[in-house]
Amino acid sequence: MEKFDGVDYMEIDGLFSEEEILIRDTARKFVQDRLIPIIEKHSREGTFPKDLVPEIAELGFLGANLEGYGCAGLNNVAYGLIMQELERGDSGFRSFVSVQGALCMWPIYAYGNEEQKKKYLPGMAAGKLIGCFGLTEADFGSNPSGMLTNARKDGNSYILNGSKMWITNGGIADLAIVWAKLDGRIRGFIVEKGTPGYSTSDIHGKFSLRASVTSELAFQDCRIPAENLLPNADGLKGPLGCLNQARYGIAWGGIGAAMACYHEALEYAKTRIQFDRPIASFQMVQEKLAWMIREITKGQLLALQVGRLKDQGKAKAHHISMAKMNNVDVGLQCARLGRAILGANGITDEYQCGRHMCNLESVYTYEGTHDIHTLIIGEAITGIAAYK
Ligand code: TGC
Ligand code: FAD
Repeated sequence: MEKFDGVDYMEIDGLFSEEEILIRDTARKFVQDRLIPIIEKHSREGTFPKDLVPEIAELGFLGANLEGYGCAGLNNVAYGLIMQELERGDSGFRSFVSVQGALCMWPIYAYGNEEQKKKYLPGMAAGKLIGCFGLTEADFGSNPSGMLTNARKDGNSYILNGSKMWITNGGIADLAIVWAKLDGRIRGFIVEKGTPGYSTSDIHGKFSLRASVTSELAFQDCRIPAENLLPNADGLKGPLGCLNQARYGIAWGGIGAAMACYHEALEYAKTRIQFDRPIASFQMVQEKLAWMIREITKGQLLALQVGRLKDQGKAKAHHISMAKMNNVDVGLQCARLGRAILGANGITDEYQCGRHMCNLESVYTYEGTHDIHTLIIGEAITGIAAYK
């Protein structure tokens, strides 16, 4: 595979600080040297490259934009650049890091008490404790407020009943952040692996995110200590607040996958000969490549602007929605176009475009489907919610 030196049509690198570039290049090197050589094998076999977790922990990639508790305390742009590079490698690997940092460490950090933070965050930053985030249920995906999983207080415990579906990291997680209704209000609970009444089963047969573990979680009279309730999250805005963090990272990730596909398709087009000429010399191939670089460039600027707003405390949920939906869509379209440029070769896993294309079908759906983000933008500009 050709060495990847980045995709920067509009001198956007000049908008990053030296530190941001340094962090991005560290992530880029990790992906090039450690992830890309093994990812096709894991994707083919349907296994998660767990051996890499200590390495990314050592690099400070887990909960990288959180302060203290063993976390790197990076700004949101540097964090986003890490997500971009990881997803250039594989969306499933980026998912692992998103779930760990944005969906599990962040709620403990933002909604937990000091004891909870001290108990879990250093181990999670070090990659010694893996987390998963249970919001979706089989019958409540886009509409999580209808969830049936429930908790009731019993002495000094809560008892959980219900199930969660499509949960990234579920089968390998040491702890789950579980959203359940307590007296009709959605609350967050920390459930540790091995708690009686808590079980997981992995979902097989996926054609997407094959290098990521996706599981069902089941709770049957699962008794957890009362101190495992996250005290500062009350109502649906609790889990939705976590989704803002993860969707933000995905906005960068989608562009990372797009960059991988563009780079692969461009290199291929320059050397693939048909009709005695490189296919890159044909107008219809150039049109595809020009579309890709145009949309990647716009997506880079969108992610960067949301990142700068986030660092200033000004990023709104609907800003993040636009960046997530646009950049994942761009990633998916670039993967399809790249696959087309690769011709028959594009359907094998010797090349990356096909894997990115399949992966991005999940990313298009999870963390709020493309359509749900369209409606969030619609609500922001009209003041009218059209979900129900
Ligand atoms: P709605 O009545 O609009 O809102 C309920 C309360 O929440 C507040 N709120 C938010 N708060 C923080 N961040 C946001 N983004 C928020 N959006 C809304 C809102 O102000 C309200 O607060 P309050 O004080 O009045 O109670 O809720 P709704 O039931 O109408 O739903 C709105 C909708 C459809 C947008 C929401 O349910 C939604 O986003 N649905 C999509 C579900 C989703 O994204 N699930 C993702 C599951 S996790 C996952 O996919 C992980 S993938 C693995 C990986 O990341 O790699
Ligand atoms: P549905 O909500 O049934 O939607 C089906 C279709 O209907 C979609 O096209 C949708 O856009 C459309 N639709 C629904 N409602 C509306 C509406 N009001 N207006 C217009 N169109 C609408 N969840 C977690 O909690 N934790 C995880 O770690 C996690 N990881 C995941 C990993 C993978 C690989 C996948 C595929 C999913 C994961 N999810 C996770 C679940 C994910 O968040 C949901 O799949 C997603 O929210 C959509 O829910 P659904 O699949 O039930 O689709």
